[in-house]
Amino acid sequence: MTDKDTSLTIKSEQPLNAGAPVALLGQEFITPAERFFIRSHGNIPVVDPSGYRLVVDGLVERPLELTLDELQSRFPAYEVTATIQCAGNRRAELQAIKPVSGEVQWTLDAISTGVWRGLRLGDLLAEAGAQPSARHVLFDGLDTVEKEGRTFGFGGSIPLDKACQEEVLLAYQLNAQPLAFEHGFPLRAVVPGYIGARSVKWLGHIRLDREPSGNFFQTRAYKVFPPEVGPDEADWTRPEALAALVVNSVITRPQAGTALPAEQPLVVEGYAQGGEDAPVEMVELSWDGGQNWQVVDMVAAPLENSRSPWTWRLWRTTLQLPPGRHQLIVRATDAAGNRQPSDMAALWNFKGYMNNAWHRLEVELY
Ligand SMILES: Nc1nc2c(c(=O)[nH]1)N[C@H]1C(S)=C(S)[C@@H](COP(=O)(O)O)O[C@H]1N2
Ligand SMILES: [Mo]
Repeated sequence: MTDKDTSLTIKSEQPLNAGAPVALLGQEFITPAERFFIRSHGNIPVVDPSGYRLVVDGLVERPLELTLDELQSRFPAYEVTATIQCAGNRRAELQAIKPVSGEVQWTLDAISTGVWRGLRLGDLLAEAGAQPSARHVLFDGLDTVEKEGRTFGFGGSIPLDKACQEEVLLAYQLNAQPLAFEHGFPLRAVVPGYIGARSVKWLGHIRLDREPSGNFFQTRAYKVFPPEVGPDEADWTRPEALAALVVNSVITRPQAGTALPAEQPLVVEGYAQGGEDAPVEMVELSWDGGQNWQVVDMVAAPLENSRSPWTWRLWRTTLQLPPGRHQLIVRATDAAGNRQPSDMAALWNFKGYMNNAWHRLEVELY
């Protein structure tokens, strides 16, 4: 494997966006921190940990202001293995239907899995005490975004019910190391099962409110419109803000358009991710454009993750196919019975979010 295969692909320098190496995504259950995809909408703040404070206020009984040391010593630490997937993962495929402009062209590479360590958001909220009218937990990052001629911070929110689930962390470590600057040092939210945008990095402020966050990234982005609606007709008050992920699966090997010798067994592998609260149940592969399907084997995951809804599953199989062109397709079903849609045109949207259509690719055997 060459160096290129193992390093991040820089999609933009400012803001810094970088995709995970696709060939390795189907092979490493835990993504090493240096290969973890980076999605940022603004700058990468370099926060001085000694001056850092997390402010917790809004509809709470006891507003809090905590140092990093207090966050680490006053609350028990937990580890959660969780996949983070950007809502824009697989956006580039949508271009085949109709252009999606002004957005990062993620291929299969806006997804990674890490072991997150931190305190439970629920424990922090128990200490602050939610007032009865609180319904949403609002996060604000310390970064600055420039968009549409304005400058503002990155933020977003999750329902209070979700925030109190044990999988939701305020993480200060990724894979047993302090968070890297680009992944949110010194503290980030990790909201397993939700789109990556809700896992707010460089977390500076948590506020409880009756309503969801009014931040741009909750109200003017991360919403899905029907295919016929363009940016000029979009009424941003209509769609619900995206929250839970949807079932998805892709082929990471072979890569599209490769030509391989037919004598050798064709190794096919990839990743699959369930929808909210539901682990992947089954992955099926077709080698003839969808006429025949076979259930493929999951690669053994660490035992504690094998039924976890918060992580992807990797799968792998080998095929023996005659020379010629073949269309491979993968589709997954999760434990809640959710299935991927076959038709990508029906889910095209001008922001290019939530592409979970059957993943198809052509391979040529000679
Ligand atoms: N403060 C802040 N948090 C953020 C973002 C951001 O731009 N600023 N990007 C979000 C998006 S869109 C995603 S997909 C994830 C990506 O996390 P990662 O860069 O650690 O992979 O972070 C989220 N948290
Ligand atoms: Mo994202």
